[in-house]
Amino acid sequence: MEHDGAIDDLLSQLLLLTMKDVEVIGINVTPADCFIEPAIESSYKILQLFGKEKISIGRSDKNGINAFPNEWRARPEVINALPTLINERYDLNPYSLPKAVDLLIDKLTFADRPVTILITGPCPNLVEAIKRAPHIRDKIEQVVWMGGAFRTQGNVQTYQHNGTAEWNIYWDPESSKELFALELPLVCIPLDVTNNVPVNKEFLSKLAFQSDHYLSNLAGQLWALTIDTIPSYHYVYFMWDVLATCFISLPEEFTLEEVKAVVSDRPPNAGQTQLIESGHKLKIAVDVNKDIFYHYVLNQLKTEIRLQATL
Ligand code: AGV
Ligand code: CA
Repeated sequence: MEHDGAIDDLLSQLLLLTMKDVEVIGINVTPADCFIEPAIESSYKILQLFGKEKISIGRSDKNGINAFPNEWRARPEVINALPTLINERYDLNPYSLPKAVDLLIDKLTFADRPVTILITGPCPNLVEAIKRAPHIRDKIEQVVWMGGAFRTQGNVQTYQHNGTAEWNIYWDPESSKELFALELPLVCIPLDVTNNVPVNKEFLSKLAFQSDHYLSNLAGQLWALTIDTIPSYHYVYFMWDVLATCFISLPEEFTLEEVKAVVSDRPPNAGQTQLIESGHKLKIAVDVNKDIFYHYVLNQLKTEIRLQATL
């Protein structure tokens, strides 16, 4: 998993760890929608809840061309202070961790089976890893990437931009452009489909009714932190990464379309994913059975973890 430490990246990591058929072999954290140290702490603590702290975490030192707002990036500080996480042991030195690109190359080189790469943030680590070690390409079964806005408006609203881009692509449009050009077996879970799954009060209420399950309680606390973004339409928090993560276990609930597209790397539309006939082949999700999705997430969050097992 390649994530960038935002609230739904951490929820996605948590959800991925509940999936029985998934073996997580490494987690890279990129300082895009987060500051790296607190995000690594959150990631590690979540691994530890599952007794899986042996899973390697890689630290990315990439700098995006277009930085995320600092208020968003600072969220893991709050997350680490939540009652469900604050007392988790944390004695990891973030500077002792392997570099994300090295970890990716290492894990793929030595994988004995094809690997799925789930990306819930920007993609520069994967692009650099393939440039440095082209042989890893053969180990990639598929890349599932939360990113893009194909037939809908983007979610970037800033200077020198016309609003057509999605943030994960916009952070580093050059790497994104290169990733498309690589024509890997890539499935994008873009805003076109994530717009169907907002974080809403009905869902949070159902989750709260099952909060005697430790993970439901933790997830409810995490999602509650997103609600202050709701009053203005453009800042509705969606289950962007969580939906992409569910694609791993519920692929049949998604409608995919094979398209050809490119990424723009110049203003005023840097990061826009454009459908054009001369573009690169990839698949995009255009629809999802959202009732099944919400139901699945609620159910997975009833998974019992170490803390409860030892009560
Ligand atoms: O564009 C969606 C991506 C997802 O990977 N991120 C958040 C998810 O982790 C960027 C983003 C868009 N709007 C945001 C974002 C918001 N209101 N708060 C934090 N991040
Ligand atoms: Ca993210």
